[in-house]
Amino acid sequence: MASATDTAVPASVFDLTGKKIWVAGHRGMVGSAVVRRLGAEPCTVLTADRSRVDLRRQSEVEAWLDVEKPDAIVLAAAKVGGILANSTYPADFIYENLMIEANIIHGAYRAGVKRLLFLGSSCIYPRLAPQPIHEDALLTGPLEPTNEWYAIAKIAGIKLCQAYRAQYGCDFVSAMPTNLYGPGDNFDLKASHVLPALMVKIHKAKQEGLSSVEIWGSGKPQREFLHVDDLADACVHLLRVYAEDVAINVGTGTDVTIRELAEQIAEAVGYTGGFHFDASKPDGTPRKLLDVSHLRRLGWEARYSLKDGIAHTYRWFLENQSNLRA
Ligand code: GFB
Repeated sequence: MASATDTAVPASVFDLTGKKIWVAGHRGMVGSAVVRRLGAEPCTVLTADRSRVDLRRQSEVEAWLDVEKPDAIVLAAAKVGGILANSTYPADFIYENLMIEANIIHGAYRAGVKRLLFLGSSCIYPRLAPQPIHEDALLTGPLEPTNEWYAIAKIAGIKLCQAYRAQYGCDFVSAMPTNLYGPGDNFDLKASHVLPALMVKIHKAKQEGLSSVEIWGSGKPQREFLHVDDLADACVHLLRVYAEDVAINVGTGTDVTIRELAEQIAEAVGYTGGFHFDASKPDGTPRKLLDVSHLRRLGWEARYSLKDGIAHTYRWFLENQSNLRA
């Protein structure tokens, strides 16, 4: 935890007042949370539906930017998924993410956009990076094979921001969130991340009176989980104050094993059965805990505990489950 003496909130480098901010990817879990959070700021939020702008098409992105002329962009658009989706659709994950990033970052430069915040993922770091993972660990070792395609695309996004800053002086920055969850998450078991997947499985097991729930892998990998509303708050903070080259980590600073996560979800759901582990499914990276000291020095910390975040997300799931693919 940062102490009062080592935390010095920097002066704002970008005032949001009166600015037009394009949230690219506003229908996703992250983008929709950023739109909600920016609603509390004195700025105008721009969004573009897929029917109007296909972010994989350069001409459509450039035409949109020419017309709308945003002052800033939060680049939350991405093809995302859990461990199975990542390893099943490597071409989609690398191609779509590279295209979206290249089109928006180059388009932002071309249109004279003043600020851009690119969002990546903690899977950009080497599989066996020292824990907690400091920003310096980038490109110091081999990636986790189950998500290397997505990770390579996200590393390219960081490098695009750094290249346009170096060559053209664009004030484009990157933030690397840890594993995210919350309202608007994907609850489809074939594509989802672990937290929503276990929420669906445990909820169904309770309803059907099952004595055990299947968990992929060994249950031993450790993951750090950040509520998406905390990420959105961090994005607004970084938009205001962060103007450095380094892709900054965004997380809570604590992690749990997958088994512990399942136990916490079971408690929230009120499920009293057990768990069994499917060793035929991959564990992925053994541990992915971010070093968030840089962000703390900038005066930001996550507010949701995992317990409160799971409870909040489960309430959202119960209210919205009839509209979800699960
Ligand atoms: O969340 P998750 O899919 O992705 O899986 P990663 C985390 C851990 O939970 C793995 C285990 O060890 C899974 O085997 N797990 C247990 C499950 N049961 C389940 C289940 O029912 N569904 C899922 N999905 N997992 C992703 C990357 O890695 O993290 C992405 O693939 C991205 O690129 C994302 O970076 C944040 O944390 O392993």
